Amino acid sequence: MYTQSFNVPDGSDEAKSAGLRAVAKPLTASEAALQAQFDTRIDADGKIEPRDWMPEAYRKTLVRQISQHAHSEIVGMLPEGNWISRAPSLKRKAILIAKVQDEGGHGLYLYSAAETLGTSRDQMLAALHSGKAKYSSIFNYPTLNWADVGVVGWLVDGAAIMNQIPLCRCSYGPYARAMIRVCKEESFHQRQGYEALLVMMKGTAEQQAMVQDAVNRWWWKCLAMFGPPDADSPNSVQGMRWGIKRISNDDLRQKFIDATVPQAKVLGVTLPDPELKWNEERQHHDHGAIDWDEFWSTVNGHGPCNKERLGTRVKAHNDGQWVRDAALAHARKQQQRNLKEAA
Ligand code: BYC
Repeated sequence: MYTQSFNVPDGSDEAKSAGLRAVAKPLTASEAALQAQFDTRIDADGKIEPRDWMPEAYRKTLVRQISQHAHSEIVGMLPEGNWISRAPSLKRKAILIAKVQDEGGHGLYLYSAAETLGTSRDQMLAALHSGKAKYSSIFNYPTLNWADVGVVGWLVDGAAIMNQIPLCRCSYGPYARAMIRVCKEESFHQRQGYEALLVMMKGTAEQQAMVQDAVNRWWWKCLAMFGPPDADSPNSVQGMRWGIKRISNDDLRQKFIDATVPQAKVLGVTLPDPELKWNEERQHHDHGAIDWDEFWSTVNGHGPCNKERLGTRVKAHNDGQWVRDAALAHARKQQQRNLKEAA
């Protein structure tokens, strides 16, 4: 039912139009040797670099995941960006501007990492803007008030770090290296959100109620961010085999819940799950059922803000065309000047 949303073309045009996937050709002797070298490096937990030989399916999987990740960072700027002009103080405004700017930077490192795999930024952006490419479900929900901005920092960035720390050990070098810096910055994002909420929870009853209401609206969506249950995750087995994914969707979700419960206690909010309780035997928290129908509906374009997010993103891209044109014209002039000087 769910397709690879960012398919790098494979197979002939006729095969594609007939809806067929290319049948894998038997490997030649030299390809088999390269495949064996690749497998040995993966088994030894080594890194694959852009110029190394890699199986096409590994390349495609990485382009899919890294480009989706980049799109998530860029679209992820929108729900919080809406609040920059309405932040309650100069301090909060400065923090929020820095955070949103960081997310833009993360998107750029990630697009660059994906470009090393031979897919151009224009191709990736075209897939996002046409609605073909996925980005994280979480950014299709509205940020209704200032407490939402704190909760996005605490829970959304908290879930993002939980998912992204293992990616620092991903087998593809450029992705792993980009993730190290991303995770350092995400950790500041998570703390600033938590701190903003701590301040609100020391405020009036109305402010406390706003925080609780925001937690109630975001909790379940954050649990779904980790992706479908392992049993329904078509990409997990191969992703783990290749050392791209290190920890499964369900295990990361569990780690996030276990880490968040004590933070919620300190904050003084209730997580909206009556079935959430410590299981002594498992040494983990049990939790209630996630609404996967709602998740898939959002992933497939029918969440509350999908249309608005994509529309805003496309408009920002189009409005920025003159900046890209000017930068290119400047680079060309510079190049000509350098050539003249060298002549
Ligand atoms: N939303 O087989 P599965 C951030 C898709 S940025 C939408 O488990 P995989 C932040 C999945 O793509 C956060 N789609 O896939 C930014 C696949 O579809 P395709 C973004 C989802 O790849 C700014 C299908 O469902 N983080 O936090 O093994 C401000 C089956 O799933 C979602 C990353 O991108 C979802 N939540 O595992 C604040 C991290 N979940 O592609 C914060 C990098 C699943 O087959 N990505 N799908 O059509 C990953 O770690 C993995 O790709 C995932 C999914 C764990 C997300």
